[in-house]
Amino acid sequence: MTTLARAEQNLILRCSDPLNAETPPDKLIASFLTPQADFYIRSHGPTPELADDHPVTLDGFIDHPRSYTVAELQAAFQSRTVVATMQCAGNRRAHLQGVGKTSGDPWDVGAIGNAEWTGVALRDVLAAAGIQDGALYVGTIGADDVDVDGETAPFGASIPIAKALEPDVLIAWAMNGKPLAPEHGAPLRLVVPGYAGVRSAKWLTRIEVRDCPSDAPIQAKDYKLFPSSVTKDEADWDQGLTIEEMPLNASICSPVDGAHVDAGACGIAGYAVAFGRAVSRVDVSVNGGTDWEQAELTVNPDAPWSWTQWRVTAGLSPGLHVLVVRAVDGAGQMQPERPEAIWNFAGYLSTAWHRITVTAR
Ligand SMILES: Nc1nc2c(c(=O)[nH]1)N[C@H]1C(S)=C(S)[C@@H](COP(=O)(O)O)O[C@H]1N2
Ligand SMILES: [Mo]
Repeated sequence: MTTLARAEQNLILRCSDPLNAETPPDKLIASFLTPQADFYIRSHGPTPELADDHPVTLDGFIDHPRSYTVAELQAAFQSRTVVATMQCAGNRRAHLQGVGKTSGDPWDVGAIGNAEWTGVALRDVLAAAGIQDGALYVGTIGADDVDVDGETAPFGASIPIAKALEPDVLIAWAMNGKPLAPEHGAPLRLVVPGYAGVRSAKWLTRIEVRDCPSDAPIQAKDYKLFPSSVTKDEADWDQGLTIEEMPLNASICSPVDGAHVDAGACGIAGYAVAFGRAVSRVDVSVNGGTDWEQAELTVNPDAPWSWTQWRVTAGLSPGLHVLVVRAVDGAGQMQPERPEAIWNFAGYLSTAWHRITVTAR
């Protein structure tokens, strides 16, 4: 079966070329770890077909440039496994598009997944290479050519050196114990827990230690956050906020918007995510935000980079109900109430309270 056919079978297709497909909401809450076949796919160009021993080259501000295949990484460094949520900066973009048009695919709640990643710590590989003075960023280049506003260039992104030196940032070859599928970056990808998915380069070809951020279009002219007042034409890319850490967010995955449910006790479930702090509370309303009930959280203390799944049972009388979810983090900070306040032309970081309408009968 082709990757596209598999994506059409398991996922909700948003674009076939490049391949962009999201996880159906029921699968987001079916398990703590999202199976690889059900994991959202977000690619900016065609999926490159790389050999299992396609090497990644390491160069830039280091003493000993060299390249590694998967087998060479496995032989030279201790393997490390990290459970982490990967989320696209455009997840829930459709909810901002309800306010006004944006660029990008209309992702609903499924441009997110949680997986157990296996690889080696990027910092171990950098330490062996000898990091030089002046190293401020780690840039990555993928084997794919991508188009950003008519400019075609290899996929390139970067992260600050402080993040790159965290032990849980991986050069990974496996997802949930199996080798990466081609669409998820085989044979090697970066995994940057807590950061927007775009910083986790797939199909790694080169890792370059740099004194400045990557100048690839993906890093320099995309994935930046602007205020509502700025249009794409007037955007000064150097002024935009580079999206790295992902903000507090929560989604309702069951029931789905527009669903018909039985009146009476109704199970409502979804996920919440935070960066740096825990999700401390999830509130659910079945009357548009007038009254709130606290959801039960499934917290895995061994997986601090993972999402929190939540569930509540609420009584629904016959008729229309507006269901709302909002999360609170460990500092008592809450998601913004309305998407109008956070709309931006590229539709990034869509974190307003998630509202859906269901009919009970
Ligand atoms: N080389 C390369 N890496 C990439 C991308 C890409 O298009 N090319 N897409 C990025 C984006 S925007 C996201 S959200 C994640 C998605 O990873 P997944 O397709 O494995 O879910 O990969 C990131 N890494
Ligand atoms: Mo993304």
